[in-house]
Amino acid sequence: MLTLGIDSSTQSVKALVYNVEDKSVVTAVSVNFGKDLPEFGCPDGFLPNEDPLVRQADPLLWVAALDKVLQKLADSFDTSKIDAIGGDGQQHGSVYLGDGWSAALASLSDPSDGRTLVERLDGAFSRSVAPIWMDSSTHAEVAALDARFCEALRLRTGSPAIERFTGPQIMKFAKDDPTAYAATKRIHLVSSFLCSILAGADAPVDTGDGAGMNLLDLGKGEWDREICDFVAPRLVEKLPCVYDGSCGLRLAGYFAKYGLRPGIPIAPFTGDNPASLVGTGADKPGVAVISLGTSDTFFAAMPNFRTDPDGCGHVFGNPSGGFMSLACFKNGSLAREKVRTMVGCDYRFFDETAFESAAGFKGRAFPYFEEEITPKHEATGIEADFRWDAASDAEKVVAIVRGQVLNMFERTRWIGSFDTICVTGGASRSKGIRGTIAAVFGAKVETLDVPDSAALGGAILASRLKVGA
Ligand code: XUL
Repeated sequence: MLTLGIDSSTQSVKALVYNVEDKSVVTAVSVNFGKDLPEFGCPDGFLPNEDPLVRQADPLLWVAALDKVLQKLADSFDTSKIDAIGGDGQQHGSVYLGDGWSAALASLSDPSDGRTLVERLDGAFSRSVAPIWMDSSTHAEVAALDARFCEALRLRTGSPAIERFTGPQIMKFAKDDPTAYAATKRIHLVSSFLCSILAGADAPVDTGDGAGMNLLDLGKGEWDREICDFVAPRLVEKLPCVYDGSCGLRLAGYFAKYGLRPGIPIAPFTGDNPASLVGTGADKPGVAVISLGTSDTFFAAMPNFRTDPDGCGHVFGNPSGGFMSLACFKNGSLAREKVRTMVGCDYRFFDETAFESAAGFKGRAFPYFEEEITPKHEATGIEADFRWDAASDAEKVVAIVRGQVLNMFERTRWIGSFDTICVTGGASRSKGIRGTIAAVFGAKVETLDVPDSAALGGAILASRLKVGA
């Protein structure tokens, strides 16, 4: 049996084919938003905005990328062999759909009218932009939620009110543009939006991704009506169902153009972190994962519901059952890339040589290029506990990585201690970063062979569907 996993992350969309019997990756292709779809003007996955706290994308970018990645896959692989589809999206981002949404979905059952996905979806939105997880422009809404619910919000939804979470984002939209909010018929997460397009029908939100909204009662697995009513008028009506283990989604006729068989089952999409939990095999307790991507995240399966007393970390649903903990550090790979460019060195130096030549250097620096969330810290540039200008290039690199890893260690103690840490994501190729993690956490560090753990997780979730049922 072959399954397809689709991962729509911050800067790219990937499609990976998985052989369920051999547990092997058969092929993988990707589309980069900046390189392959420059016409959307989102080189790093978001639209330029003069306010550094605002981070929004054009949702049609994700639609175009889905079309393109499936075309790329069909060009190099016999997609008719694929038996089921699963996937994930960057967490927290929200898509606002208006009157045209139902007709756009219905049009996807007709493969013959020749229009692209973007052409079919173009009139479906009540808001032309989608706030993504990097947005921190909702301080006022977070304060209002905190004042109204205090501890109850964390204890019911798994997280305190957080700027990038979907609830505060919806609250801000409803306040800033009540007319467009009133015209909104459906609000999807990136994950459930893309899954809906594949199915030609509204897909549910799973508890893995839904927990990143500040709206879901995680204990009950349903929308918290009291919180939803406080966030925005008639919000529960606009949200998709919460996935309860059965959904019956099937691939829409449109996708026959890529050789896929219409009618194959689709697993509800989840968030990129819950998908990575499954893809790395860490959906069973005992192993922690550090994913080094646009954001750095630390996560692990958690059998029982337990929240971070300091209020920085989160609890999400584990797609394999139970819960997962997560801490997210916004200044991850994009920040490291900025430092690498500032220093003017190549990847070999940044990933390895610097750590050999400045091995004994104990300085610490942190790259606050984006407003940091774990813990909260304004974007102030590089903060070092030594004279940055006087340091060598190698010392700068080593200190930045140490600063990031030490902060991660401090902020994830509530999750537990682990003998083994599995690293994944682009920057896991760096020997220097892996060595720093091993030293700071006092753990064995294993690199996952598959860099696309989120897409793999989506494909594994698809393999668990009862095909033909
Ligand atoms: C997690 C988070 C990010 C995004 C993008 O809370 O905000 O990890 O999911 O990867």
